[in-house]
Amino acid sequence: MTDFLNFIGGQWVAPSTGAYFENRNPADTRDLVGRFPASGVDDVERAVASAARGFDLWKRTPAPARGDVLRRVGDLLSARKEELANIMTREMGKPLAETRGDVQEGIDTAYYAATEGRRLFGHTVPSELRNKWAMSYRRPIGVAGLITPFNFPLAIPTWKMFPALVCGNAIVFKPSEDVPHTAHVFVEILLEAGLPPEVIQLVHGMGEVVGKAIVEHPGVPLLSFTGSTETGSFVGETAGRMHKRLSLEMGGKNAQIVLDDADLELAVEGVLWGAFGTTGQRCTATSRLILQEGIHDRLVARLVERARALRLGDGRVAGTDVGPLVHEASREKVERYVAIGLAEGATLACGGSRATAGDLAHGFFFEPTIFTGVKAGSRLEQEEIFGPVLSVIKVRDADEAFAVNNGVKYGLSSSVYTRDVTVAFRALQDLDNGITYVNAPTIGAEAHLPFGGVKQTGNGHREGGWEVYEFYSETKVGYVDYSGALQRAQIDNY
Ligand code: UN1
Repeated sequence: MTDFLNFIGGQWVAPSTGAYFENRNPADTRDLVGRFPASGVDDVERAVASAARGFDLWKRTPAPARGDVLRRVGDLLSARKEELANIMTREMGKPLAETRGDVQEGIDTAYYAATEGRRLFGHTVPSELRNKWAMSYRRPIGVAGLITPFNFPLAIPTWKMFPALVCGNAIVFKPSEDVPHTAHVFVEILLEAGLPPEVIQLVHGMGEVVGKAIVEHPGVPLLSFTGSTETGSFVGETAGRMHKRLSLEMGGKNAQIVLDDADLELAVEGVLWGAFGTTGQRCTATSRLILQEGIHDRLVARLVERARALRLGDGRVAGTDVGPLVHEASREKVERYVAIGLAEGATLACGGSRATAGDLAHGFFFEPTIFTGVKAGSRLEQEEIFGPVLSVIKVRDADEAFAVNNGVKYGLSSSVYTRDVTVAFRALQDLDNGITYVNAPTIGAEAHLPFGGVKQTGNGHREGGWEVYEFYSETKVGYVDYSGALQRAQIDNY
């Protein structure tokens, strides 16, 4: 059995604590992936000091050359796509088709970042004074602390890391303790691609120890966190108090709306993928299905039939539709919400229990679960579950559907199925989400567009696309006066 190491100070090193945690396959807990460092505050200290040295070197490397490293990262990820997908499925459970997509999202992000090194635009604008030059340009910030979740073990770290690197920052990376093996291979790839060693630090361990130490470290002025809204509040408070720049991606309670005129078969396909893909463990998962009354019964009948036919199992086995939950605590949370739904008077249309037949007994499986008759405003309808539980809400018309969609504290993604172009555009205008899909499910964001949500899903920043490069760099303005005289702005010209 291999004990994995941290990567700090340009070397693979054991944790100062001497302690390790086990990482097991959630589809079969008899399968031990490895033991990973349960690092301590000292490890974070050394990582930040090393990253500060890495930053000194990297910020002087021309941005196009930084981009070249990421192009090689993209090539290596492409070459190792299948191997990485298998590692990811083994440690977090989602089926191979999904983990291949996860790697591909990292590849797309790498190639986008590679060319962005030649495109970190500033502006040159006319000065109000004669013989004076005025321009803005972008500078790196420093050491970025990146804290990432388990559900996209590769894609989400790449969303944060690649733009941070192209902009010239150095990294302290704390991956979820559920997916440390993916993080290990990812860092090997970065090094093989030629990233100077001290530019990247990998510190494994628990959020309450390692994550907290990174967030609170004065040498880390830049933070990006994806995870629960609860932890995000702690990160946000600390960042506010310490005046750090912070990007947050947190909870969701995303809805798919299906109106009476929709293509119902398409809508059923969409909600199956949106609700039960990644076992519902996505920030973008469809956890509410808002149905107009005219199609409600027909759509529910078809959906329940299809949900019952989904095959649960090891994501590495061909034919598996839905993998396990990531760990027992997640399964217990799902069970608590099933009990809450029943107590609130919702009707269990399918699922609702652990799936334990045969080999499933060794993993954290849970049946795809659908509640109908869910009331807007109930806890089942309002709170994020992060599991395979879908709540169906019946509405009279599009207006009521939009109000229900907007009646939660989160605002990541939404979806509307309709053939009416006016309703589609009203949805794009009126739904309070960072992303709205028309005739497509709530999941499926592409790497080159801004990703993020409104209200308590985020804090106003976006990942992906062009906007994230602004988050990871600081605007500076330069004025050059070549008049040879003192020219006072706002005074000598008026
Ligand atoms: C997440 O849900 O945590 O849009 C990220 C999607 C993916 C990314 C989701 N491309 O579903």
